[in-house]
Amino acid sequence: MNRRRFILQSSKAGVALSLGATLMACIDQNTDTVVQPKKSKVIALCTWGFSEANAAAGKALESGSTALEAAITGVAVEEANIKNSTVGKGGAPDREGNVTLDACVMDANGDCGAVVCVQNITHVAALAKVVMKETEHVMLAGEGAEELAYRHGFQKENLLTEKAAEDYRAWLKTSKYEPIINIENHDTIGMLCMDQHGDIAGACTTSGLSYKMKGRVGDSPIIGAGLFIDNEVGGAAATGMGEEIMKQVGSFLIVELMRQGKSPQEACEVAMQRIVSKNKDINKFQVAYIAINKAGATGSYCIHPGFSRMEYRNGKNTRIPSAAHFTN
Ligand code: SD4
Repeated sequence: MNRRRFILQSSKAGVALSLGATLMACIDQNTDTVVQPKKSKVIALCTWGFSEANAAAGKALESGSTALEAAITGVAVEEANIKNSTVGKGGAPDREGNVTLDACVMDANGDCGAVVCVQNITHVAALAKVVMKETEHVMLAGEGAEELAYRHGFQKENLLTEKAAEDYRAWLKTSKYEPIINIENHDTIGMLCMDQHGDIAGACTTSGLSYKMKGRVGDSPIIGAGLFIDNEVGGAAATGMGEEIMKQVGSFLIVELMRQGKSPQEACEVAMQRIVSKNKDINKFQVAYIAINKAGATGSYCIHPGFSRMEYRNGKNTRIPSAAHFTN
């Protein structure tokens, strides 16, 4: 008999060795030995230390989700996390006390969708996908996006939590606007996923800078700035001072640098150099980039130390501190 592999669950041994939804041990009939499943090459990576969100995306990928679905599943964890003050519900409001959210998604076909300045809806990355799939447009703002959400069954929710309202009242005493470096004020989630077919997609979602001007929109929902995917090359996402990322169209630039042969790490560094070289006051703000290429190599770079990315690979979710322009 030729070498044949049987799933153990149905083998004469009758032993089930289920190693997860898509990974099953097999038996080699000739040698009667167990053949371990090949590790799936799925990868999820995201900005900052969002381990739960990244693991959710990784597990979704392991069980066969597309890269886009997995990214939306992953970032949804942070959108619902009321302790995260710059994403989704629990996000800090603008200067008028309104929480307004921005998000975008981009898939392996190069399709994309975005929503900006949306109130009362928690899962704005999923809403960006609705814009992509159900409308002729790429971006919807404010009330139009909110109305679309209700038409597609999204719940109306008060996004301003007690804690965020309390912090806002404290902020009003001085009303001083100071974008703070690192996690205190920057924890937008940008996520890049590679699925079992090797396809790449991503999502980026934020409440933007705390106490921003009414109507202010940052880089996160801007295709090419907060997120860009070209499934032939790779993908990139950004977090930090949106105005600076938009000026350099940061994520698009990283993908183009990878197209020219740079590794994800080199591409993040070269793209950051543009920001550094064009700004006299890089002490005042943080920017961080993450990237992945088609071969599954990844990288990240930031201006100030303190940024890290989460990476789910071979079933393991790891926090990887990022190299920085400044060493301390
Ligand atoms: C913005 N880039 O609105 C976002 C903020 C951010 O982590 O990334 N915070 O400019």
